[in-house]
Amino acid sequence: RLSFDTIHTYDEVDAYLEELGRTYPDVVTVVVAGNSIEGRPIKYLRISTTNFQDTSKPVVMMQSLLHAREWITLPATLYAIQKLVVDVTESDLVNNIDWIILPVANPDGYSWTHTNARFWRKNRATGFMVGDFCAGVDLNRNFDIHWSTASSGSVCSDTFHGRGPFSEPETKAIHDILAIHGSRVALFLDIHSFGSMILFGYGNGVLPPNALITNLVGVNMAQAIDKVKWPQNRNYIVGNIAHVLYDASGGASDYGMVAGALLSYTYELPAFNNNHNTLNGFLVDPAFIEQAGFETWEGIKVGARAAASYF
Ligand code: 0X9
Ligand code: ZN
Repeated sequence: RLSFDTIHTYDEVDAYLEELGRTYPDVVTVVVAGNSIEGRPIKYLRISTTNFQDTSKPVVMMQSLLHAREWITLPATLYAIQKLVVDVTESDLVNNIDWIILPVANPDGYSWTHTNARFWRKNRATGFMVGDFCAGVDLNRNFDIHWSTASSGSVCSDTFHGRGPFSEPETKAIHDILAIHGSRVALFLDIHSFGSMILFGYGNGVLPPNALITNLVGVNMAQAIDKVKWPQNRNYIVGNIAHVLYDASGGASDYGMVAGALLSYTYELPAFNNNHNTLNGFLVDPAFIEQAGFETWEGIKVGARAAASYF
């Protein structure tokens, strides 16, 4: 069991995932999707009561920490794992749905935020400039969906899209997961912070064919979260990324859609502090970690059940 009073490191999460695999071998399988540039295994959990053999079951895939500094996203996936594996209160979610959960999508960047630079966003790719000046690719601009059309070609930029689509092992790992399971994915959630937004594609402002149902389910998720502390709600905004935020190409959730996901969102958690206008919005007050996990789970459940019902 992992506590919700601190943000755990890559090594702590890794040990926890392995322990779950040993303790619950009938439902939990630890899978290595690839290795990061610095050689850290990119691990995800497959959670299934039928060992992923029943291909008629919908899959919910979710990931956190694609952006290294967005620490509050980690308890959201860890809380979901806990409710699906350790203290199961709503068994329909495990019986009717198979889950793919990738808690640390950017292991090198995440480790770097613990050791060197708390506000690092990208991965730790080097070799773009002499002396490793300006490292890192923005993994959420590196997917093969409208790649390089609304992102930066400057290696020093925080939205540098990399040398080509899927140039990074971290995005390639997600690509490979979706290549195997994409057609079964009813819901894809790429969890980020901060902004209290549930965003969907495409990053160029063009709406997908199922935009209405995508918007509707997104609103239902947001309402479930808002209800937790009603009337002090989180004021989540739901909409197309380009319409409510900015144009962004090569995003994971946009790629999730073309890789087969029925519904796909970038889930921007709140800051859970009062620093909405500075980088300090990424800092985590330990008092809110469990709350973040709990209320995000309220939204995830609504999205998962809706997606499974349409699947
Ligand atoms: O810019 C981003 O990558 C995301 N915001 S963040 O503050 N976490 O960096 C939003 C990306 C949403 N992109 C798509 N849905 N395509
Ligand atoms: Zn982000």
